[in-house]
Amino acid sequence: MRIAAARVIVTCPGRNFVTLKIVTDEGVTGVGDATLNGREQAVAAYLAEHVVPVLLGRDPARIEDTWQALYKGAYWRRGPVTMSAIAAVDTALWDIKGKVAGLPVYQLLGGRCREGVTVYGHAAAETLDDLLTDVARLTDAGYRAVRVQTAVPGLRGTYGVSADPRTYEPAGSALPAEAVWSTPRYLAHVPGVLARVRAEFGPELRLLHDAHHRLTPIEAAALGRDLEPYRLTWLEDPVPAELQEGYRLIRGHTTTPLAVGEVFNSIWDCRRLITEQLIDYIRTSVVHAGGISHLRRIFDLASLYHVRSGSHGATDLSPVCLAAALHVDLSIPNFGLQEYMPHTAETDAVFPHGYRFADGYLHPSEEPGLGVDIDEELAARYPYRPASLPLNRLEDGTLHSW
Ligand code: CS2
Ligand code: MG
Repeated sequence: MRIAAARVIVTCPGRNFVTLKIVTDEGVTGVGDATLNGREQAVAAYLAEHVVPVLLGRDPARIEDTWQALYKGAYWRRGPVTMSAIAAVDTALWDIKGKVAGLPVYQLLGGRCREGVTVYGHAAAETLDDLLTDVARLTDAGYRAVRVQTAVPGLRGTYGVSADPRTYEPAGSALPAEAVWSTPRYLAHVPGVLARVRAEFGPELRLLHDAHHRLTPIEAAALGRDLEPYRLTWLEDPVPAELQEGYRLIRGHTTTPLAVGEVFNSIWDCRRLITEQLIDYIRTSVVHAGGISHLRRIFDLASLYHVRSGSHGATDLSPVCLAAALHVDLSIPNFGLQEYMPHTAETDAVFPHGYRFADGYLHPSEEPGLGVDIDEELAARYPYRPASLPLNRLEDGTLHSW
């Protein structure tokens, strides 16, 4: 069997997605997500110009060899664009291998380690009352874990909060919109919100919060300490993680569990965080961390250091990525949680899939392969629309992490 064709499909059913579809000379197909929010066309061009020509004529069964050829062969290794492109190829080849073997991919990854994939949902609102209503919406639907985000009084456009809690798309306008941020206002507001949610929903509901890269290590240490009484499952991305050592300072001051990794692209971005046990959850994703093969490598390292998985699963990661993530989540020994933001009906129609939500769990498809595809005809009806992630400025105008 040989790779006969590979198509890069860019579509925008509500938001932009980039998908790679590989077709073999025996008609077996595989799909992989390559969506990098706000930088979609860069990955699409990387795939079309530099990867597809290399794939044609290759043996689709040689997944690891192809991965190494794209990683070492690029010479310019790592980074979000390269690793998202490699991820799309890797994912599509695992899809093909499952179809050829007649097995769902999780069976090729070693089989089930659990009955279902525990997911967390997003609750967010401008006011505390609306937030409690939104948390109840999720617990009523069976969610066992909820990420809590809230507007901060006096600030415009706080991360994670939108008019309609069921949808959140930060990349709204062609050019970056600007939001205003204040860490003192945020640190003064958030502990009270988590206190109220914990009081309202009791000790068993797993609560998470995303600080979205906006604090310094000592500010994060203080927040972590203030949140200790509310026993969060995790505090996410408290600081930008380029400086992995920065987490030593946080770790030294608080027992609130820490989660990081959605912007990481390779094992090198998190090796120190894991081996020094500075975090509790690694949130790398199939699409941004080099595909199923490399994600398994990261989770295998993490399993040696009591670090569990907590893969990123926002709606800018396509249903192809989510389907692949579930096969990994079901088969690793150190699974923690999977993020789940349901896609719109429009997006789900473009990406038919077999995974399903029941009672707080996602279950991957039992079909051979990943159990997801792309309807190319429907996808063609939604042309790409330029969209950028926002910028963030402090009240004095200083540029800050969004
Ligand atoms: C977030 C994302 O879901 C999360 O944890 O951090 O919403 C993130 O902001 C987007 O994926 C960026 O594109
Ligand atoms: Mg996040």
